[in-house]
Amino acid sequence: MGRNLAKKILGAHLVDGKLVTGQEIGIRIDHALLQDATGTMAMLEFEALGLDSVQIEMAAQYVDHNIIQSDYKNADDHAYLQSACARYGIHFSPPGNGISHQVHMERFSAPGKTMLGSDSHTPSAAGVSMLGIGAGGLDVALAMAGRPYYLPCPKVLGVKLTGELPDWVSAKDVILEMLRRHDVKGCMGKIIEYYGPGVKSLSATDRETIGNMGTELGATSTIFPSDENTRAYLESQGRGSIWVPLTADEDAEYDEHDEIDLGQLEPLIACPSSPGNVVPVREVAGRKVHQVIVGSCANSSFRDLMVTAKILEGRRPHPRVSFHMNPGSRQVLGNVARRGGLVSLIMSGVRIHECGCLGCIGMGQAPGTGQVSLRTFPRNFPGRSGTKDDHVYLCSPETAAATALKGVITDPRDLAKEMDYPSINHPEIYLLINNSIIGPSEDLRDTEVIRGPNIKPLPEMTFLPQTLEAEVAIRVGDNITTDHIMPGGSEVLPLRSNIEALSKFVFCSMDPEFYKVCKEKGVVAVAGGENYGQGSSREHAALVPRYLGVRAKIVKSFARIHKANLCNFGVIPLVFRDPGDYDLLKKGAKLVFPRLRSRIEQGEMEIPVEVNGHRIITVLDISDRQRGYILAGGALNFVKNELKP
Ligand code: MIC
Ligand code: SF4
Repeated sequence: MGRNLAKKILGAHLVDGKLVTGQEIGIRIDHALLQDATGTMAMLEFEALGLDSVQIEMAAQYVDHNIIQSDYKNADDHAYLQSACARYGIHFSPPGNGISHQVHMERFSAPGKTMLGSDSHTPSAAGVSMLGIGAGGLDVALAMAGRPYYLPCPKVLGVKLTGELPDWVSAKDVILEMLRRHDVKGCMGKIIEYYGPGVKSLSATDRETIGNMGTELGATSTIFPSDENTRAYLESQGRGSIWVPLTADEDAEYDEHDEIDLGQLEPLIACPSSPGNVVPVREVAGRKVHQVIVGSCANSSFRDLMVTAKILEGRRPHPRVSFHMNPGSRQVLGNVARRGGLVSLIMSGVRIHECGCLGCIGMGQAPGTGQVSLRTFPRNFPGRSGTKDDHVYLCSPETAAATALKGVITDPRDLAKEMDYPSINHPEIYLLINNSIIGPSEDLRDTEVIRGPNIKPLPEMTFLPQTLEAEVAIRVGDNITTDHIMPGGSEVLPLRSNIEALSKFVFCSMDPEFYKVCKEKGVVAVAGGENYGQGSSREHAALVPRYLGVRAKIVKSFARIHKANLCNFGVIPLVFRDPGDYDLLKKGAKLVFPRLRSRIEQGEMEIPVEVNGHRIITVLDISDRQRGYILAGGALNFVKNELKP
């Protein structure tokens, strides 16, 4: 029986367990990727392990999220990160260089390697056949300490691609088609592997877009074969020597199958406020639009920015539309400038911003009241733009540019009456900027780590008591995102290394009293529906509620990264055996978990809970290692114990 590529890469990195779907495996991690919003906590956690330097092939820290310096806080974090990177042997990419995923792909990615990133879009590395997995900061800190990454062995969904994309349709439409078919939880617990004759028509950066938003499907990762396009991309980055060919065996088996004829795709758009809310652009064409933004880690390739520049060349956006561009990297901006694209953009009146995440995580660019915003970003969760009740659509650069010109949502194929489709060739050799990342060096190892007043020490976590009593502090519905639990935005993000200050914002858009209820009750629980905790990898959505006294979450199902983060911070992730019991767990319900500690110690899967005196059964489906974390009050306590001489 032939092996698929995902299983080949997992197999080559396997250090614990067997490749049996659902069973826990431990894999060796080659690269660690950190970004500032999750990376400050991850660095504090790494420091708490007491090691002298990172124990991994390479680690890189990017400053891309918290780049607005409206007071000392973000600047404090940057100084902390830069000095800690120097001290522990980590590459440091300063603010302005670009978004972690894009810069890493340009400068460091390598086919067949594994990468663990403290950002959910780490699977963008699929662009060069690298297995990128998003995780909480603590898991990345442990990987930097040379420990394996543990995860339930995923299923592999094989997606056969045939045909070629028609004009005006691009990679974003491929992943939107996947979201139209599978929605935001359709690929939970799976690696998506694309194969077949259509693959060769997609460039490395097209594949990056598709891998990036595999995360929105709930997937663990995405992989593409490494072929001539991969080689061409690496050569254009001056790194052709690291190219290796990689592919599935001819007779490879997949756990599940899907097929897309690229030639049949049309422009698609995700409507407010979920990336899974996908319809053909023509279905919503004609709606008035006020803001259009091209950029983010999903759509900032040279092709994406140049196609936008070419469509706008010699034209101006509709007067109602504010058109922004957020380039993904300094390198791409330099290359667009070299080919004349920047001049077209400037002359068309586009607002060109610094390279980074910006409005994608609510760091500026918030739309006005009732305004419609169209973005080439990966996510449009409610309120994520910074505006309450926002109306954010997600689409390709072609749809964004056509819409900006017309002022209403427009199928880009309508432009064919006015212009030829601008086909863009990637540069054979990019203009390279090699000195913008500060590499590790022995000379820097005695750097003193700078801790400004925004860097607070990690809170202590107490171990789990024998019997737990808790009150339900909030009950929420299906598809709750980590943005609901622990919001982003320019007010909250600068507090990522200050748990006490951050705690006032937990669930604030759903129940502004949540924080006070927790303070008053002491020990609390949260009840939720399906796919609880989807979206970002931010461990703050587990750590900060834990700090407020949340010791258990009982839901219908969990998103992968959030569930792992809960275990890492000693919060018990329980699932209703009978989903109907959800109705009993109203806010204020009193819960008793008898003999909880012993049950977890003994490996019991079924955990009884008394709800206002009525007994229900919940399921605790976690590994023995994660049971250890919960008993110890969190992974850090557990690992520190293990590291004791
Ligand atoms: C996001 O896109 O939601 C973020 C912001 O990049 C997060 C990371 C974070 O919360 O810092 C992610 O995708 O993991
Ligand atoms: Fe940044 Fe947005 Fe990408 Fe997250 S999804 S890494 S916020 S650009």
